[in-house]
Amino acid sequence: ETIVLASNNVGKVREIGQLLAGARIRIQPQGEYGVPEVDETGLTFVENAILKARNAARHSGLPAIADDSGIEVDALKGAPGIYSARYAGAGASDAENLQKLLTDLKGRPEQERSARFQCLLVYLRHAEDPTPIICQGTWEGRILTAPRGENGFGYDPVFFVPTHGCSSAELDPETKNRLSHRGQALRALQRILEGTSTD
Ligand code: ITT
Ligand code: NA
Repeated sequence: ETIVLASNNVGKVREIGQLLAGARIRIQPQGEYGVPEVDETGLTFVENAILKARNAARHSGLPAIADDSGIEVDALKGAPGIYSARYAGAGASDAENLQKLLTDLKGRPEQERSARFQCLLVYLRHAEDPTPIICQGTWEGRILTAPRGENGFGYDPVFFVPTHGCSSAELDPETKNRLSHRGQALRALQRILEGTSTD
């Protein structure tokens, strides 16, 4: 059975598609089902992921997966966090959000630039499912002083990956998916879904 992916973010959709290539579960982006956008009014990643998954399940009549994610910067007390997609204002581009982050951290030394990506995935069997499956991934790094690399999306050009000595936009897609918050969360979800599948 098809699962609707409750995301309009092309970077996320591409990564989740790559991560599930060859998996038993089949996903289709919500755009193909005419699912309208929902207001992300939650105060946590998990609340927003549930809102998005419920909206997609309701409008498609199918099970749904949503990804709510973002970047937390310690020197900014966890900001932009759940507001990562609208950090520079409603409708801001990835480039504008990333530029605001660099400006906010201007002059901060390396040891004050620690940050992490968070990814919360929610799976709902149907819109009223009272027991969502929730999986999480976290990826530690720090914020660079200028963008580097062309791969990925969002904040990738300013996210330095200490284990690899480069930005996450300089990693090839396969390596990013192996390390990333999203890769961790999706592999956990896949283990659960494939383990409980009845087909
Ligand atoms: P959907 O809600 O339609 O999925 P969105 O872009 O609004 O799309 P979020 O509300 O979850 O999604 O915001 C996620 C933000 O975090 C957004 O600014 C991304 O650029 C950023 N982000 C999340 N994962 C990322 C990654 O792997 N690399 C770079 N930036 C990422
Ligand atoms: Na969003």
